[in-house]
Amino acid sequence: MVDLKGKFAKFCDTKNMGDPVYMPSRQSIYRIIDANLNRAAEGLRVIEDALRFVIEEKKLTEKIKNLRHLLLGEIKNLPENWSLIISRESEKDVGKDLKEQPREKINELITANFRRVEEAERSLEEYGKLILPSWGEKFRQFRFQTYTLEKEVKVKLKKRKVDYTLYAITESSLKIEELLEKVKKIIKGGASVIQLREKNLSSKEFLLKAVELKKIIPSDVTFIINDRIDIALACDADGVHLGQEDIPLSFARGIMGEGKIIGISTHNLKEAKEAKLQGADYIGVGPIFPTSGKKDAGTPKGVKIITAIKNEVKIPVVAIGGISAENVQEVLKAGADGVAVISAIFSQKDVLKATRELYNKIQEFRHNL
Ligand code: TZP
Ligand code: MG
Repeated sequence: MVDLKGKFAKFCDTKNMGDPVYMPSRQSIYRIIDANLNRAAEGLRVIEDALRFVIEEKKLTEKIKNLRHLLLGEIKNLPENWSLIISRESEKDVGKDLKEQPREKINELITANFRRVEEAERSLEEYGKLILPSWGEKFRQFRFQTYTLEKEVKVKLKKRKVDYTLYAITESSLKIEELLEKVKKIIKGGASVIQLREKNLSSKEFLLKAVELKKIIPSDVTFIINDRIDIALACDADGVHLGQEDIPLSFARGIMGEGKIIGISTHNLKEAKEAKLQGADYIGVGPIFPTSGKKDAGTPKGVKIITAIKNEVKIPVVAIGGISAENVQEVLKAGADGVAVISAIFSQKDVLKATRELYNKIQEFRHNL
């Protein structure tokens, strides 16, 4: 028989002579509560620090912090002065040096700590209710809140992994066979994003093209639809790219949900700040140089606008308009996270060679940093 050292009071069901039923003493329940509150609070603190210092995601940091405070706030509802002992070290800061960790490690760390928090909450739900009946329901709710937050954080992390380096926008009105053949080569050449941009097709034709194109896009390449939320959703693209005259971002987000990428075209700092505020995942900035890819693109802004925006708007910036292998390094030097091009790829005879050339220029610039 296990020596329970007085931690459990033993009750024996003498009538049925079944297995003895052990009821944990109040002291042992408080120990369990203490251990699990610390576990949950520490786990939340690690997640909070990762979001704050590494991912730099203000809203989610606040949400995790609120949950931690709510959870710890329950201590004061406990009877007896055990609550004082329990609250002793739950405020300690554990994650300040997280910045040193590589991204992949951070993702693992976040996942492991969500598990830890959820397990602790489950335990608090089961044992807490033996002391205070309302704790069962309270901690069940905290646990479900944690699951929801975990989903939100995972979606954010997935979107943060998107590589905007070489963003190829398709030339409008290509025949589907030609489009597919070219896009395959462009992906081979190193494009990390493919945007389907069609200006003259019916909804049906646009959708059919999107569905066919989606089939050849590998999972590590991001697929974006220009202008049309309905088509992006119908073909299950990764996201949509919207201009200033399209459906406003707040409505688009309501329709698309948090899981989809929304990129916004911007032409100045004010629009860029607004897009970030409304929850854009990235912004397009341009036209940087003269372009024939868009009739109403406006006057070229030069590379300075990239630096001005990058200094104040902390989401990926994709420069667009007249970018080629000749000027791409200048654009990257100004701070762009990626470059979006049409003619530098689609107007070239050999799209694979043209993509590779751009890709190599980008890599060369990054290696020399
Ligand atoms: N938006 C601003 S400029 C532009 C768009 C869609 C066209 C870019 O085409 P190109 O050929 O890369 O200059
Ligand atoms: Mg548009």
